[in-house]
Amino acid sequence: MSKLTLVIGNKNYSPWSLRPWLAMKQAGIKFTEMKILLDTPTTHQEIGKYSPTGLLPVLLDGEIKVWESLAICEYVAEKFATFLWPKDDAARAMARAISAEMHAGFPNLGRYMPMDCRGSYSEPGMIPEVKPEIDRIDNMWRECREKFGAGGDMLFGKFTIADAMYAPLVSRFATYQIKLNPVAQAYAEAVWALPDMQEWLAAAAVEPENIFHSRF
Ligand SMILES: N[C@@H](CCC(=O)N[C@@H](CS)C(=O)NCC(=O)O)C(=O)O
Repeated sequence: MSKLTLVIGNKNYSPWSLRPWLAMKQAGIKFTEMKILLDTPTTHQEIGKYSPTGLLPVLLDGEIKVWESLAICEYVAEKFATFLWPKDDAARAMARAISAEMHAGFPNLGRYMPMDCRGSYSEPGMIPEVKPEIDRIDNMWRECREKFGAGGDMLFGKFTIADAMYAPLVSRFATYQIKLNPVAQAYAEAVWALPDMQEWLAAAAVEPENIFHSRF
């Protein structure tokens, strides 16, 4: 296996970094982690050394560079871990669709409920723009669990890229104390309990940086 480096942002604040990080950890793919602190005077310049978009995460695989969280997950699944997508056609179609939906959508969750793994708030979840987005995820998680979840406690039974894509939402729903339907809540708790998720959260908890008005 080639040497892989995943360039990420602060664990407490960077939801896009968490997604491929968790997928790669869950797949048992060995990689080196390189962190660039967000929201500093040199952040833009540092990220620019690796990322053509000026955004993290970026995966470095020798000469190959992959940016965009979902593209990184696709790259590692194709190259090292095809089991990161469900085998069943219908399940895989839905897993891909909801992963794309996460990657492209939910702007108000990003805007009003930024990831802050170690934070605890209640207000932002109540704002009207966010409610339809929360409701969509609440229903989606229940639908996946009910239709495809029989083989385990993840959305499609075993862990897939779809779980990685929604892992930051599990953190946000805890941070902002969002009430979910019982099936979705049980799913969120299962993701929260994953040892790799716990490793990320523990690292986030001891990061010294505080970013106020995070927009990530
Ligand atoms: N669509 C991108 C979004 C990446 C993104 O927004 N990354 C944030 C951190 S979570 C970033 O690098 N921000 C840099 C900055 O704002 O200076 C992806 O899927 O990777």
